[in-house]
Amino acid sequence: MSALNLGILAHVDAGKTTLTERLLHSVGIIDELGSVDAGTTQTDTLALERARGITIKSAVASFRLDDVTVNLIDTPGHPDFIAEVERVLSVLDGVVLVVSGVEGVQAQTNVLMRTLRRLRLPTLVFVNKLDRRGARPDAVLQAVAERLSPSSIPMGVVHDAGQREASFEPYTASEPDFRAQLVDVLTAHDDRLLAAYVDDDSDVPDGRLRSELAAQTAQALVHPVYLGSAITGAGVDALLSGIAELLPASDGDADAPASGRVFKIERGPAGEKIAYVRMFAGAVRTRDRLEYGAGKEGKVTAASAITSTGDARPSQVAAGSIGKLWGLAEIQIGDDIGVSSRPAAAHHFAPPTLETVVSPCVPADGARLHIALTQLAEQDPLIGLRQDGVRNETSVSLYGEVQKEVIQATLADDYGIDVDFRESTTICVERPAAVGEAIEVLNAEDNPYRATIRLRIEPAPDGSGVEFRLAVETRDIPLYLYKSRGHFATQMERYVRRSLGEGLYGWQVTDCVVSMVECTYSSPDGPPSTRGPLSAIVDFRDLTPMVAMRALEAAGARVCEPMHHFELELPVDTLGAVLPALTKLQASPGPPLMRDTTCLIEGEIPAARVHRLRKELPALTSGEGVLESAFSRHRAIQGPMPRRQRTTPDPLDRKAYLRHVQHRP
Ligand SMILES: Nc1nc2c(ncn2[C@@H]2O[C@H](COP(=O)(O)OP(=O)(O)OP(=O)(O)O)[C@@H](O)[C@H]2O)c(=O)[nH]1
Ligand SMILES: [Mg+2]
Repeated sequence: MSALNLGILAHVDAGKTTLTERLLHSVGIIDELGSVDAGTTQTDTLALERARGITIKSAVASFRLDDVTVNLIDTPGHPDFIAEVERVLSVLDGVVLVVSGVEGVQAQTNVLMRTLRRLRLPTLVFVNKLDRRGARPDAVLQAVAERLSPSSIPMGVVHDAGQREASFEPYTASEPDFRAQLVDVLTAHDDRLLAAYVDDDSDVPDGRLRSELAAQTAQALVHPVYLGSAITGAGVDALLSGIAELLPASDGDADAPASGRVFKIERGPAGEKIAYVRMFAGAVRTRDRLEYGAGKEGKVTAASAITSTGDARPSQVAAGSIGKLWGLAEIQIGDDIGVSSRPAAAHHFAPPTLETVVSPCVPADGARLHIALTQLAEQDPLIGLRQDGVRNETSVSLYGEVQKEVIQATLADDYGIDVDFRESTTICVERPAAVGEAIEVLNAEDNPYRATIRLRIEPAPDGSGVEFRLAVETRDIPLYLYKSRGHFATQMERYVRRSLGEGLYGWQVTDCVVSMVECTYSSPDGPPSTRGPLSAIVDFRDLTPMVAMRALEAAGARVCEPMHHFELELPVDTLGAVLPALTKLQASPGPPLMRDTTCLIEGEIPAARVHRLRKELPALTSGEGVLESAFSRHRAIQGPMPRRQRTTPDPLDRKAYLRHVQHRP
């Protein structure tokens, strides 16, 4: 049977969880409609989610639609939990992007849609909350077309917007206006359709347009838009028909070797690890022995596909579907199960930009805190646990203050540990300021390793990350140590990336190209080493950080801080108070865009100041200001560059570094 793994994505409070609940109700999975406000929905099950009325973790619910199993994945919309969204992206077949019909397209909606378009994920848009006062379907449709997708296609008309009776009437296929718009948008992407249409308009049957709409939706070329209300159910049946007709279910070959991807880790009631996996091909059954991650292996003690309530739970997870696996002790988010068939899980959104030191209120809880944080980091690797051996402090990376409160509450509720957080500080990055090169030579007096390595580091475009290039002759590569030229390149890249984890100022080094431009080793037929006959892997592994750091020293490093793009909506008469406050917070606002009584300011602000702006805003705008912000870029810091305490010995301090690596296992 085919499956459709369907993500529900949106900015915070757009109504994803309510829509999920409504869809489950419409297809008969639940008899009674739960509500976010009463804390009774199927997918907001954590105590913290119910208490706060927001989604924190993604959750899966399943139902049958015709002969397709639909696995709905309700995701959090708050930008602090964007990592949850990122993790599910690689297991989805399609998406419903919810936009509030009252608040309209928001900064976070843009961030999500940009990524969905880049990944070419088939997406339907659902404009929600049309029953609420202030709903403005026409303006929102226009914003969808202008800001989210020029190829958006409204699938019907709304009656009585802004009232409880608001309803959605889907267009019929032969409706002239709808037909005209379909032809207009679809022919833009398909020359054959255009040719058929130019020949004779009436020759193109409605059915052909409809199947072309499904085909182009599946390729993410066009974005059908439904409108309605998750609370009253208006438009939801039409959306369900759209999901069945327009989004591509996946079949997957159940007899092929097992291939899947882990996107969520959970701990069961007895503390056991549960991995959520999406299978692309083959199947996993209870008692299967599996290879997973790169080179890990284990036995599945239990496997269970996620099925709609009431179905028997099969003890296997087959191609196309989503399920849970128990027993794989070392499993991590992003791990491939069996044969890896897809590109490695990539980062689609900006990394966390804040960090904070966590300490237990009761000092004796230190060891337990460490275990608890390690488990939380398993479920959310971007927490990026850092242990500062010098000051004996533990810090975590964060997207924002709400995430901080959630971590604090989770540690208290689930682990019984009360913690204090220090004020959050921003996480900067380092970029090389120019081109730099360094070499360590085999047999040189101060090179304790049996290898020559020369590395060049050069600046690369913002946001490009680290790229490694192997620019040496194959005959200079120690092929008796590494399986192939490709294997050597992968391993060298790992050593280089690890070396760049902490740069000259202690921040991660990024946006650069590192090339290995010279390499010599000592072997029976290569140049003899005075330190022994043969180079070993440790020589390359442990010498690389010394060369990489010296190359960076030669290039010089620039510390760059994270910046947010913001949109601020406020009453016009508060502009006089807000503008100076923005300047004080080092924001660079653009010219205000005047609407009737409100105005919109867009601009850039250091991520470090967003929290303060958010706190000051209510007082500055009599509670009327609405701020949306999202990471935009890293910007070079003018003036003194902040340092971060290293967690590993500095390779530039040769003595300390060598002492450390010699004692490493
Ligand atoms: N009037 C009206 N209210 C709605 C509708 N959909 C959701 N709401 C309300 O909007 C609020 C947020 O709804 P949720 O379903 O929690 O929104 P969400 O997108 O899941 O929120 P997060 O998961 O926290 O990002 C709740 O108070 C809902 O009752 C709708 O169609 N009409
Ligand atoms: Mg929700």
